[in-house]
Amino acid sequence: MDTLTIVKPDAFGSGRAGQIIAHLEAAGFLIVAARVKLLTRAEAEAFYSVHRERPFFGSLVDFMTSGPCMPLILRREEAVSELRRVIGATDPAEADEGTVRALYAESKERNAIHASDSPENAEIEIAFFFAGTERLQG
Ligand code: FUP
Repeated sequence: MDTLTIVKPDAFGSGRAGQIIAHLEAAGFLIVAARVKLLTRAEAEAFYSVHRERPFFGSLVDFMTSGPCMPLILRREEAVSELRRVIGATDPAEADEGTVRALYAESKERNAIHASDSPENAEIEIAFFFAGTERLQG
C-alpha cells in the first residue's frame, strides 16, 4: 500500500529532509516517488481545502507557500496507519516521544511533515502531486 507524505517548508528549509527521510526508511517505508516543489497559493489552498473555513487556514497557506516542500510517495504494509503512527500528533507538544513531529516540528502549524489520513485520501493526494507514471510499480 502507498501513502503520501510531505516534508514541509520548515523542515526542508532548515536542512532536515534527509534526517526525516532516513527516519521513515528506518521505519520500513520505501520511497517510490519524490520531488521538490514550491507550492503556489492556489495549490496550497486546494490541498488544504477541507480546512478552508478554519481560523488557521490563511496562516497555514502562508506557511506552506513560504518555501519549497518535498512530497514523496511511501510504500509499506499498512502504510497509511503506520505513517500516521510514526509522525505523531499534529501538535508536537502532544506527539509521542521518538515520533517525527516530536523530534523535528516547531509548532502545531510548523509541524515538519504531512501524512495522508486515509487510504482514499492517500490516492487523492498522490494524484495531486504525481502523474501515474512517476510512481515505481511493484
Ligand atoms: P494532520 O492530519 O495531523 O496534519 O492535522 P490536521 O489535518 O488536523 O491539520 C492539517 C494542518 O493544519 C496541520 F498539519 C497544521 C495545521 N493546523 C494548524 O495550523 N492549527 C490547528 O489548530 C490545526 C491544524
